[in-house]
Amino acid sequence: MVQSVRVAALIGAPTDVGAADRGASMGPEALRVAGLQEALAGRGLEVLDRGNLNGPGNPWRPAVDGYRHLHEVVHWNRQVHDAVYAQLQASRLPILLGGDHCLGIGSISAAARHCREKNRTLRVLWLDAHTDFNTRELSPSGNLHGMSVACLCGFGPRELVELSGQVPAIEPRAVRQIGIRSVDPAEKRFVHEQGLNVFDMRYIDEMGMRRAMRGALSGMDERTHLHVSFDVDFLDPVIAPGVGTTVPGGPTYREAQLCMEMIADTGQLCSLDIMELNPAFDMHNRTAMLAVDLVESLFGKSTLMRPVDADGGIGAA
Ligand code: B3U
Ligand code: MN
Ligand code: MN
Repeated sequence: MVQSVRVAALIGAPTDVGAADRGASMGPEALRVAGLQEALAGRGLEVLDRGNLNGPGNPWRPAVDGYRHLHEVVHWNRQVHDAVYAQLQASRLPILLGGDHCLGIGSISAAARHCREKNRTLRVLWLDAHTDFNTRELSPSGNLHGMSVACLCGFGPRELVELSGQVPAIEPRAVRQIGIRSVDPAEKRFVHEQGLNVFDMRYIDEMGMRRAMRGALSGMDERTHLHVSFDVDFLDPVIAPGVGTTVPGGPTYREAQLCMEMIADTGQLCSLDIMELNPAFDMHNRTAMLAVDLVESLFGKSTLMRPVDADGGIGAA
């Protein structure tokens, strides 16, 4: 059993340079206002708030050679990579407060670098309405937040693909995607071609969140570093309106709670991204508070004790 890391480090990345809408730059502050630090402390963690990273503003320009704001996205991702890596090296659990989801490239590249050095196996859970598996040839928008997973798997601009010090940073088989319900046509072909593991909403509808999570968490062992990249648009927009790109038909409150609880039960969460929260679309910080509520479950908060069922307990993999 990997010794669980008890010190969490919050890293704010206030930018929306990779997104389709402005406003995710306000995400870190909204999460703080919603009580993230206090909630984590309530779960028994020591919490260090490292403040916010700095980087260029959003120039709001059209795509150039298939990418919007590539220069700015690279700058922010380098900052994120270095900050997340430093916390992992210090044996802390980094929590990246986005910011748009292009920053998952920096965060997961740091986790990949750390795992390589420590001889750990990286497992990435990508909770999202979108696969974020576009390339400049496939993307309808040029927005880099829709290309993060492809970049991590080696398909994208050199500056982003090389961030972890090795290309690709991760293999597609290291990733499990959950909650997917919006994939562009060409992106879909590429997802199949690369053999990405996707538990989409149809799978969740037919088999249930429990089966999806058991699949997503299967095959891990004590050397697994579990990274959760939580795009808040994973959640159904009825409960989580505060994101730029809402897609109907996402996980309900209960399904999302179960998802988080089953991750907590593994005891192997080592790094986390909370991304795409957009206070400009939110109501009374409701979505930020929901994200904090779910993060409490991710760190082991449960209603009562865990019931034991016929096949050996809810948490059994
Ligand atoms: N797939 C579309 C839309 C999108 C991806 N990620 C988000 N939106 N948040 C794209 O632009 O690549
Ligand atoms: Mn995303
Ligand atoms: Mn998304």
